[in-house]
Amino acid sequence: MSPTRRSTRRSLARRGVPRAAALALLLATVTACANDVPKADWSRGLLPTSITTQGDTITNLWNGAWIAALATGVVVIVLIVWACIFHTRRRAKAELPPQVRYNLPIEIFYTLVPLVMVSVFFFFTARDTREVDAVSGKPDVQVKVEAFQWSWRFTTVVGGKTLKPVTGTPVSDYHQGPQLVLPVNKRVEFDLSSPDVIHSFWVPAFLFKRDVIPGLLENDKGRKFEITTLNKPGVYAGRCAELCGVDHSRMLFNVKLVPQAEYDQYIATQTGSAQ
Ligand SMILES: [Cu+2]
Repeated sequence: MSPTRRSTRRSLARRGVPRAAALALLLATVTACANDVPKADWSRGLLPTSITTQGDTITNLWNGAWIAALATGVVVIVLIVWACIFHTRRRAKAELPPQVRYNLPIEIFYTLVPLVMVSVFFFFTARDTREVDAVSGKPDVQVKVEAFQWSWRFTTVVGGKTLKPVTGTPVSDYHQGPQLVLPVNKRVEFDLSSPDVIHSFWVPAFLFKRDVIPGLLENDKGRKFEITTLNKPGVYAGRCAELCGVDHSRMLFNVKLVPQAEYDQYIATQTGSAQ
């Protein structure tokens, strides 16, 4: 190895230590700042409470997948333990136990079982993905979401009226971020756009996130998704889920779900120019 190469290596190793420390510090800070991390609840498979019908679909898929995976795990572990206890070579005998090789029925069985298992997983995943991705084109409320470095602008269109846009600035607490008010039990269509880099619109309580990609044309399917809100009034955290620059971690917002009467009042105070 040349002396130059050796010294580069040594200097990298020297720099490696503070880098690791900085990373650990960063991770600690990021974890400490995240006040919107939902409480772990085993009864929901550790998922946050879902506030949309699409979120319920995801919860079922998630829990179903875990149950199937755990059942598979139990069968495999039982078979391993059974083989270890009952099919080991007896110490007294020196010869090998009977060796099974080229057993066609067993090999067909080994091939078919995983194939069936993967097909079942695939079926449910494809079915639920379709459901979650579906856009009816007949929403009660439309929300234009503009993601920018480093906040959000929400423009709501409801009953033919365009409400005053809500524009945010980077904040450390999602309660202080821009607020998107939505009614309960209604269909809401989102149209996502970005003037700068890729962001990702994520409300953990939707159990869904969608990348906001700049340059997608007006009617591109990738810009739109739809939810049906459940009757769960409250204020829910939202954030950008795609590292998009220096203030990415402060690109926070919140969604406020309100009963219809309260939503009507909100509309009355927020109506901008009629379109
Ligand atoms: Cu972002």
